[in-house]
Amino acid sequence: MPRIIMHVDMDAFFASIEQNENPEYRGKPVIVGADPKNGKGRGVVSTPSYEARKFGVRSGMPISGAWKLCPQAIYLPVNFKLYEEVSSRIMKILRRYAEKFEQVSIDEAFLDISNKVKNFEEAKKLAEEIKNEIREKESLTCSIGIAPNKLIAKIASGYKKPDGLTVVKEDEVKKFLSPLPVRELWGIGRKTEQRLRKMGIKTIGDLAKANPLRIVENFGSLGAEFIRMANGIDESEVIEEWVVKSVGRETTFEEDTLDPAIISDAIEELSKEVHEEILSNKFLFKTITIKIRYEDFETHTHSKTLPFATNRIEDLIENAYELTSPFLQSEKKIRLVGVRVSNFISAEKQKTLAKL
Ligand code: TTP
Ligand code: MG
Repeated sequence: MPRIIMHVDMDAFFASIEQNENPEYRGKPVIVGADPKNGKGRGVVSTPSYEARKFGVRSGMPISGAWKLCPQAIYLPVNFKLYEEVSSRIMKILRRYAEKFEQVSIDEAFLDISNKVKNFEEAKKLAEEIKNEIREKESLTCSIGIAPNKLIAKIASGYKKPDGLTVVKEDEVKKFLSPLPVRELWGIGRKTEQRLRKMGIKTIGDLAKANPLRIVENFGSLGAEFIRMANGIDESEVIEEWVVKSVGRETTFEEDTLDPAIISDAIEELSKEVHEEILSNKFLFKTITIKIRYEDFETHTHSKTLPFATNRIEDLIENAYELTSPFLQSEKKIRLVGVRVSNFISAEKQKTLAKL
């Protein structure tokens, strides 16, 4: 069944909220992040307003660098509590429009609207309604992408910012992706981008046309996934955070990390805790979901459904590792990991069926 997926991402989220709190900041360069201390400050830019972006200021850049580019900006500390309040009001609005809803980070969410609208034209109208409601209620703008899957919807929401609305219908996917840099695809960071460039592959179109054997030779199973993505294929579902019948555990690291040993230890520990709970409930599970939250609060969930139901700890740990590994390629550190199992059947029933 063809799907219609929407990705909503707020524009310059923290900075726009600050501009609403203090209307005199509107139209001016605002930089939310560490204290610049007259150019001697440490720490990074959390987000610049679009006015500050004109000076070249970007999220994640050292605050001292921002000061060099734009000393006249209004510098503000991060007020997470306020942003989280606004975020939860916006998520409430968005949730109502979706059949399935997945919040991905403090300012973005996926909506599966396949059964809410008949076609992409109706989806576009719905997106306009959403934009209006958020503008009226919160005085904020967002950018929306609409596409047949999550991958394309996410790229589309970033295509025209701020206040953008980009629709990519099924038959437009290839044309849309082709000129974009490979970096736009999930799991392709700076390092992978450089390796691909050395192979003469710059755009997603180049990657789609490349010899698959060569890509797999160089990048293993991840390479196969790159090719699928380059061809616009992504079957991952919009996943509600709270599926009723699921068991999950998550943990926030003391310090953000990219150390594979620390992360795999955490995955193993969480898997063991989840496993204990499902054993005590005599459940077998089919679906494994992992959750990764990066230091900037960008959050991803990835799932896999096994062709069989199981309660073996090895199945859980192995698949959780496999789902996690693409996220370790990032340049961003990881703040939180989670493991969840769902799609249960009762172990009793399975026993009589399969004589386990
Ligand atoms: P983004 O959606 O990446 O950025 P944004 O909303 O500020 O701007 P855009 O219009 O390009 O979407 O991130 C959402 C919020 O997360 C952002 O307002 C601040 C925070 N954030 C950080 O603290 N550090 C970062 O490096 C990034 C990228 C975001
Ligand atoms: Mg945003």
